[in-house]
Amino acid sequence: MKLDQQNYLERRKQLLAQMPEGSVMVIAAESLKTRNNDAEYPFRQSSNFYYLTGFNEPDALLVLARGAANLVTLFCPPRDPEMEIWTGYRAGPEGCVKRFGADQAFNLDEIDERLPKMIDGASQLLYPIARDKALDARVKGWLETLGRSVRSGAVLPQTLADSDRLLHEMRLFKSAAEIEVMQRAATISATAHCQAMLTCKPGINEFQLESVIQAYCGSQGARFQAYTPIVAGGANACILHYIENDQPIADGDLVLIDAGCELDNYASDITRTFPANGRFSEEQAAIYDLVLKANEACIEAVRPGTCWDSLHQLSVRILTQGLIELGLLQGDLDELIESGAFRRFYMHRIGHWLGMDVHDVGDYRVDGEWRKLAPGIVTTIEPGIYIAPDDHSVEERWRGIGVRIEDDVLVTEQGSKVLTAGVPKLRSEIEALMQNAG
Ligand SMILES: [Mn+2]
Repeated sequence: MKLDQQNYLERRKQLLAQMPEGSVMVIAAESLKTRNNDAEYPFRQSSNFYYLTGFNEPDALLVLARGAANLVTLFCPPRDPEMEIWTGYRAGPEGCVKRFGADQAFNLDEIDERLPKMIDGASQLLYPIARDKALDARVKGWLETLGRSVRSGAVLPQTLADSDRLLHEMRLFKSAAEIEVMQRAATISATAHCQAMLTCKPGINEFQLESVIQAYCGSQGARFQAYTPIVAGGANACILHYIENDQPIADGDLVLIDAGCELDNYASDITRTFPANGRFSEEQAAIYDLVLKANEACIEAVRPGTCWDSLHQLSVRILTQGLIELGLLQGDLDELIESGAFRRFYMHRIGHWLGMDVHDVGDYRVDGEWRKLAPGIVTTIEPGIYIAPDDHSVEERWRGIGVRIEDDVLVTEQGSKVLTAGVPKLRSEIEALMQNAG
């Protein structure tokens, strides 16, 4: 499932319309990264570049010029029949015009000659300032070249501006086509989590469950995960970014899996926590139901107009109240919230924007105020409670329990839609699913 060229064309049009008259924007593609010696990591395009082009080759450069007639230029690796035998087909400049909708396209090695001319006299030069050392250096070089030609009539751009302000605001609001891809990614990941629950039994290793997730997603066409999966048995769940995934899972452990596939460069992001043996203990159940209560209440609160921070505050209030009721915190609810005492058990925030990047772009504060949710935004809702295995301030029976429940939620005109509803989260549903495995 992929977006078509019409989507990318529309985005460039929309972006150009927001750029100042006479301005030029430069967006660079990602480069291949070395894994070891001459082996490379699988290529992952820059999200910004892919968002505007759908072009999946390394080292390319997009130049958008806003003028009487807007001009879209791509620089790309040249065709090279001999190299293509080894590394596969390249579009080349001709393909960039024909298949990727550029008005004009050139070989990469012409960048330093052509770019200074393209930004000569621009009202503004937009690019991701100080994000990419190589691009920063290139821009400086083009400006120096231009600076050397002022006596021949060259004019430096009047201002430099950060391209992310316009681009990231656009990326925050998902179109119907994007939502379709994100729903598909979420559905694949949801089923993958179900597969892991069905496969799990005491004694299995964390990496075996990780491979179940990866194999299922891959079999559905989502070859890559959006981030390194977390598969944490028992107290490993209390390490928030645990990715060793190499320990055996014991009878009586909970298993926390935070994993989501990527599809056409769109992320999904799901966490479920379930008992390795298919039955929650009393303490595990108490913590689980509290986290689920916060998860459901926050999802319920997702709708246009809801303040982003209020979702976090809601989760803090519910979890702190519950921790008091379980005897894990002592004192007055408001004071425990005020003092941040809950952070010993809930140390992260309620969620993050989701899109082409798992922690997606887009400001959380606008003009000094927390952003209000609006249709097209996708956010995760992921409350959690983590009781460290060496926390002697609580009774031993609670120690080492870590629970997080994470869903991907789209803000709609009417309220919200949970994209990750395909994997159960009620205790009774999880236990029923795991009984069926036997
Ligand atoms: Mn997340």
